[in-house]
Amino acid sequence: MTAGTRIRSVEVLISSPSRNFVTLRITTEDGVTGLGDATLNGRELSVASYLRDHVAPLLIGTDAHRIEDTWQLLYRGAYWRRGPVTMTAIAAVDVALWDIKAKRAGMPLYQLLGGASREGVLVYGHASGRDLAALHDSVRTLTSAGFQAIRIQAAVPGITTVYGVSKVSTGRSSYEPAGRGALAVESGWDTDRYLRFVPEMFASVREEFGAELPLLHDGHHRMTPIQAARLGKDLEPYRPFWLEDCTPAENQEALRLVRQHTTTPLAIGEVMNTVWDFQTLIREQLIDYVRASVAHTGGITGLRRIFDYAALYGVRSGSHGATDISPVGMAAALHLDLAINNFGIQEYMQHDPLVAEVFHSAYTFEGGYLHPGDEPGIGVSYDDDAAARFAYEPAYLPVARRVDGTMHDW
Ligand code: GCO
Ligand code: MG
Repeated sequence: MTAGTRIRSVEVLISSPSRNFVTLRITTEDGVTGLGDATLNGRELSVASYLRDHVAPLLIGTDAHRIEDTWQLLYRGAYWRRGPVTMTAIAAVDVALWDIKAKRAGMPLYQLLGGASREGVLVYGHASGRDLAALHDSVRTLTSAGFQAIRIQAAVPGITTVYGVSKVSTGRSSYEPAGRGALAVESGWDTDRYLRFVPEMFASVREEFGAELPLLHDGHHRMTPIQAARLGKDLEPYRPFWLEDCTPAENQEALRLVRQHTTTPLAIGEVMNTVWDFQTLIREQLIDYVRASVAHTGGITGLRRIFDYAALYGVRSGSHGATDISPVGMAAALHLDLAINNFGIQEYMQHDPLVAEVFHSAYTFEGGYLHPGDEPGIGVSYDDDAAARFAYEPAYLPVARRVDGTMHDW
């Protein structure tokens, strides 16, 4: 073992600058630190306990250089496999170890992953509005800020609260679904109204902004396969960049039906955790983009495995980058995005400015592209003093009920 690379401490840090984040900090005997994102929206403390109570004791004294072996120890060694809590915990350890390795090498992480395959990482921003005029304003704000690809979501007439729509349109991606409080907020849902409205929304944005602007939309797991097939077909004239999470995709075979009916590109995966969750989707080429995040799929090691498998079938990456991915998770994703050949696009929902008080990150946005920066490691540091000002507060994602009260997928 190289002198000084033994793990001396493993700390679980919880802070809530505008929203909750769980961060893992690993320090070696010679004082090199690495950070990993362990945030699982609405279930934060379970990952914190998993790490603190069950993982940290296993890591103390082991060699921080042995990333693959540590990954296998945590995956195989738990006996209980997969699942968001386990894979988020493994991700945090994995990213922290990659951060340490890259710092020791004196290189930004992407150099260790094979070096840059492109100059920057194309991102998409979030536009939303209470009505179509407000949505247009939101798109305009993003295009003037330099965004070159935009996700569009708007309130559906007749439904009170809708996924992806801010109460106020600020242009900045301010939509934060997790609501503080001990209880999840309930929202209403009506798929028929939604299915009628979304093609109108696309038509109006295409009319206003022309044919070329890449437009994305998130269905947030709310449709049945035949409904998703219908929507995919209806959107074809507007050439969406992708339709995201059209059905609850833990039933991977369901995507066969959607695929048979539409050429609208499909993106799936933010709730998935391992390559096994994508096996049928990728092998049968039922999707075009893998939407997984570094933070929920076992880190750089886990997500790279998924992306490499996807590459064999012409499926590209489209990493999750919502506000519940901390700057640590975001930075890790950017290093991987820059390095892999089958990169597609990266989500970039900008954090509340308070987040930058706790996480100081080296990544930069210019002309629609993010770059992870060239600091050694992943390029993020954690400010303990600032973090201490923002105590954890319980916060939960909303739940959705149909008009007759039936629980629906949110
Ligand atoms: C997205 C996502 C998010 C999720 C959130 C859940 O595409 O950005 O759907 O908005 O709802 O990340 O924690
Ligand atoms: Mg989504």
